[in-house]
Amino acid sequence: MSDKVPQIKTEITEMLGIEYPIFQGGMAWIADASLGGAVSQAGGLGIISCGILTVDKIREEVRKIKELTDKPFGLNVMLESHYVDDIMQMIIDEKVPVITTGAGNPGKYIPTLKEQGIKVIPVAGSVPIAQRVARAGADAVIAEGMESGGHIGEATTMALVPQVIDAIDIPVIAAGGIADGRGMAAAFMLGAQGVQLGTRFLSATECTVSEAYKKAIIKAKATGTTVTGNSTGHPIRVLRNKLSRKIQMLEKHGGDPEEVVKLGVGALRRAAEEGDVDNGAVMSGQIAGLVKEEQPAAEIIADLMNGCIDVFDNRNAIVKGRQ
Ligand code: TUI
Repeated sequence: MSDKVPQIKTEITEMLGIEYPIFQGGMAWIADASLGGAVSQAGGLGIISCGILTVDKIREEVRKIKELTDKPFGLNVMLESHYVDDIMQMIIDEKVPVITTGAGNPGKYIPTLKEQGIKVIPVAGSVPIAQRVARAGADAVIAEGMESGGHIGEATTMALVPQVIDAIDIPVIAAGGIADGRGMAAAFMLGAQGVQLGTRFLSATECTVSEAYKKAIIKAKATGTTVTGNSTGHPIRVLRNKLSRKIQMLEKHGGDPEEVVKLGVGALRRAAEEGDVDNGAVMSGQIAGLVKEEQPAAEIIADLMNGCIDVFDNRNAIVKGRQ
């Protein structure tokens, strides 16, 4: 691997003042200051996940990341959290430069955040949601396909990204199914201005997820993930395990969706923090099969950039006979 990491400037790198158009996904119970700090320090956008943490706990992580890096970082706000209003105030007080949002529409917070110069980049899993947040004044949108881990929509990245790009006038970041330079190059070919990766960063040395979770991701094969919770209206992509089979068995036999929801409560934390990868929810993207080793975040970013540039440099050779 060459020492010098090649750069690609896009509307997103310019808007946020980052070196590489690579976001680290905001993974609840996982993405903390350690991972976010390493990604931001390496020139990407590191993101701390708020999940359902209290404001004090999140503020602590924000202060830690500021110790780890002077570069821009982001906070992912899960809009189903009970503490959203207080989290938004803390974001303003701590001058967090960028936020991404998941599991809802951040529209009502956008004017205040923008007034403070905070960039707001919602995750959207469908064209109508992307249009709604763009109309509400979002600075960019992350179009997240159903290849992603965790809480997902119905559209694939390949179908979603170009349709979102055509539907709105702000930059689009592609997420879902991307774990190397090939996927990154493909996202640019669809017109994306950046990429967001979760699963690949689970294997980062600086990622503090339980060892068992990290090992499960590295061991996972191409067929390793499945979707639970379809009956609840909140489908979640996870690695297949004892819990996923139990939930799917219940769903197959017409079990009460309330029971299914109950099985999911606390399940991510059980896997991510306690390392119970049999009875916990090991959320993972479909691309886990490409994740083969633990590496420092800076190496992951260098590999993505080098791999992406390689694809661009060889593009004529890919389509044989093209001059
Ligand atoms: O949020 C995610 N992925 C997540 S959140 C999460 S935490 C969790 N833990 C346990 C159970 C459930 C969740 C794990 N993974 N991705 C972004 C995302 N946002 N996917 C889908 C959406 C979304 C959904 C509805 C975005 C907007 C939206 O708007 C609703 C509306 O009508 O405006």
